[in-house]
Amino acid sequence: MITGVSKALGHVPRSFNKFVSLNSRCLATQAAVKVKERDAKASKKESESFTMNIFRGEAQVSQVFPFPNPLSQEQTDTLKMFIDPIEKFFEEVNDPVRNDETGEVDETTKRALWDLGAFGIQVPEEFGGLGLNNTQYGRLVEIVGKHDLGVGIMLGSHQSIGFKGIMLYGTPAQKAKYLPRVTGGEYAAFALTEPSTGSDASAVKCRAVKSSDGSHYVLNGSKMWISNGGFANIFTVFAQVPMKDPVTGETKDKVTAFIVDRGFGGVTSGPPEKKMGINCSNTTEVFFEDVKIPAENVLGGEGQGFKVAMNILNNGRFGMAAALSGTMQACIKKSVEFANNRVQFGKKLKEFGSIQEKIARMAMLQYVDQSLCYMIAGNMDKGSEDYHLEAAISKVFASEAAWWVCDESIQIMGGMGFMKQTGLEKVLRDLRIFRIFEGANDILRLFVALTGIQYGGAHLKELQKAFKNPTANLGLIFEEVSKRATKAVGLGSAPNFSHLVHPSLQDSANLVGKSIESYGQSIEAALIKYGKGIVEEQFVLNRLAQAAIDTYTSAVVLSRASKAADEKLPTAQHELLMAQAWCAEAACRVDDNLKIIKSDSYLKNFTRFREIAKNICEAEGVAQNTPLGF
Ligand code: MYA
Repeated sequence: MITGVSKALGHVPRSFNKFVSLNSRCLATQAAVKVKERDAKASKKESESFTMNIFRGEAQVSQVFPFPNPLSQEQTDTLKMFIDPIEKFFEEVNDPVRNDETGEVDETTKRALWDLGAFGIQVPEEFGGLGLNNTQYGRLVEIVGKHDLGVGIMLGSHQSIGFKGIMLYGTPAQKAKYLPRVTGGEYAAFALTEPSTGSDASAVKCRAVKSSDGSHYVLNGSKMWISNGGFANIFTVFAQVPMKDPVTGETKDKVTAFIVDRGFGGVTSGPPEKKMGINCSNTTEVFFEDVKIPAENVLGGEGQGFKVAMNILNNGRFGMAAALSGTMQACIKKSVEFANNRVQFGKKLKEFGSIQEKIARMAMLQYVDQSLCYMIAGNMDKGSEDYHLEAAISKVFASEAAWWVCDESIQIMGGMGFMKQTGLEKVLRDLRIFRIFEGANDILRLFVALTGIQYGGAHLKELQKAFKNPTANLGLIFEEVSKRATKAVGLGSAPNFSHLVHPSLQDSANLVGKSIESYGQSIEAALIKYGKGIVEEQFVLNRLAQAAIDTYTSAVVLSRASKAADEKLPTAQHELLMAQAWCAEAACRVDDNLKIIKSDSYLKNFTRFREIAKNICEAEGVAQNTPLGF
C-alpha cells in the first residue's frame, strides 16, 4: 500500500550523524566563504503547504497567516441570497426523519433542491450553475450538514465528486456538453470503488479497451457502493486501459478516467443498499457491459486516471469539514439547551464540571473544524495547489470530531439522548460512514505521514547529493550544518511566528513553534532509524500523522483567533480562549506522540500489539477462554 511513496522515498542517509561530526570543521572553514545563492534546494519545487514543511522542521506560514478572507462584498452579497432559501428549504420542505425511514428523498424535495440550484453550486453560471467559489460552497454546505447528512451525500456525491472531474479536467467541449446537463436535472456519480478495490484505489479491475480505429473504448466491469448510482445519468468511471509504453513497447494497464453517459447503453444499476445511516442517499452497484464510450470522453488524458481520481477527492475533502461543522453546531445546540435547563442534584447540568468540560471540548472541536474548512477553501480560492495534506487532515479531523461531539451530546442528554425523538440517534448513525468513505481515516493518516516524509526525506537526499559536490553546494551545506550545529549544542531556536499572532496568543504560538522543531527532529530520527522501511512502520506513522494534525490545527486556530481579535469581533475573547486551550492540549499530544515513537519501552509495546493481534487472528476471535475454563 502507498507504494509510490516508498519508491520515491529512496535511500535515506543512515549516516546522518556524519553531518553533525562535520559541523565544527565546516563551520570554521566555511564561515568566511562567500556563499553563492544557488543550491540544490532552489532547483526543486518547494511546497507552500504548512503541513508538508513541518516534516522539515520548518514553519512555512504563507498558507496559514493571515486567515483568508477571500470574499469580496459582491461575493458576500451573492452568498447571502442563497442562505435564507436553503435554510427555509430545510425547515419547511425537507423532512430528515421521513427521508431516513423511507430510504429516499422524494421527488418534490429533490425538485426543490434543483430549483434552488443546490446541485450546481460551483458550476459557472454560463453552464447553468450558481458560479460560487469554494468558500461560498463551504458556507452553504454547513447548512446542509446542520439539517440532513443523507441529503448532503446526495448533493455531495453529485457535485463534490460526481462531476468534479469535468470541472477540474474537462476539455471546453466536455464542459459545454455535460455541465448544463448536471445543473439541469440529471444526476452525476463518481464510480471508483469495486468489490476488490476499496482503499487501494489504483487496483481497479474495470477495463476499457480501445477500438482498433481509435474512435471509442469498450468498457466492462462493475462498481459497488456508488452514491447516486441508481439514478445518475453521468458517471465519472475509472477503468484500466491497456497502453503501450512508447519506450519499452510493453503493454501495461493504466487507470483512465471516463465520462460515461447512461445513454450509451450497457449501464445498469443494482437495488439500493440497506445501510446503517445516510439512508436517504442512494447507494448501488453499477454494471458496465460492453459500454461504448466515445474516445473524446476520456477525462484528463489516457493513463492519467489515478491522478484524476486523487485530485477530485483532494478537491472535495474540505466539503466534509464544512458539512460536519454544521452537524456539530446542531448537536451542540441540542445538548446545550438540555444542559441549560435540566436540573439534577439541585443544580443545572451546565454547572457541573464534567459537563462544562464536555461542552468546552465540543465547542473547540467545532471551532477547529470550521477553521480548517475556511482556511483550506480560502487557500483553494486563492489558487493554491499545495493543499492535499491539509484537505486530508480536514476530512480526518471533521469525521472524528463530529462523531465525538454527537456521542458526547447524547451523553449529556442521558436517556433522552438515546431516544429517537431527540434526533441525535439518526445523526450518530449518519456520521459513522464519514470516517470510512472518501478515503478511510486510517489510509489518509498514512497518506499524510508518508507524503510528508517523502518531502522531508527528499530534502535529506538533496543534502546527501550536496555533500557529493560540496564546492558547488556550499550554500545548502553551510546553512544546514550550522542549523544542526546550533541544535546539537542546544542553541537552536524553534521556528517562531509569534509576531503573526495576537499578543495574547504568543505563548501558544511558541508551543506550536516547539512542536514543529521537535517534529522535524523526529522525522530525521525516524528516517535514520528505519530508512526506507519507515513505509511499513504504521504504528509510528500513525503517531506522526496525529502529531501533524495537532500541529496544523493549532496553527490554523491561532490564525483565525488572531484575526477575530484584530477585527474586534464580538466573539474575539471566546475565540482566543478556545485557541489557547486547543494549542495547550494539542502541544501535549504532539509531545506525547513524538516521545512514544522514540521510546524503547513504548516501541516494545508495538511489538506486543503485533503479537496480540497475530494470536487473535490465528484464533479467529478472542484467544483466551473464560476464567472458569469453559
Ligand atoms: S469515493 C471512494 C473513495 N476512495 C478513496 O478515497 C480511495 C483511498 N485511496 C487513496 O487515496 C489512495 O489509493 C492511497 C494511495 C492514498 C491509498 N493526492 O503508490 P501510491 C500520488 C495526490 O502511494 P497507492 C467515496 O468514498 C502519489 O504521490 N497525489 O498510491 C464516496 C504517487 O505519485 P508519484 C496522490 O499505494 C464518498 C502516486 O499517486 C494522492 O495506490 C461519498 C501513487 O501513489 C493524493 N491524495 O495508494 C462522499 N495519493 O508516483 C460524498 C497518492 O508521482 C461527498 N498520490 O510519486 C461528501 C461531501 C460532504 C457533503 C457535501 C454536501 C453538499
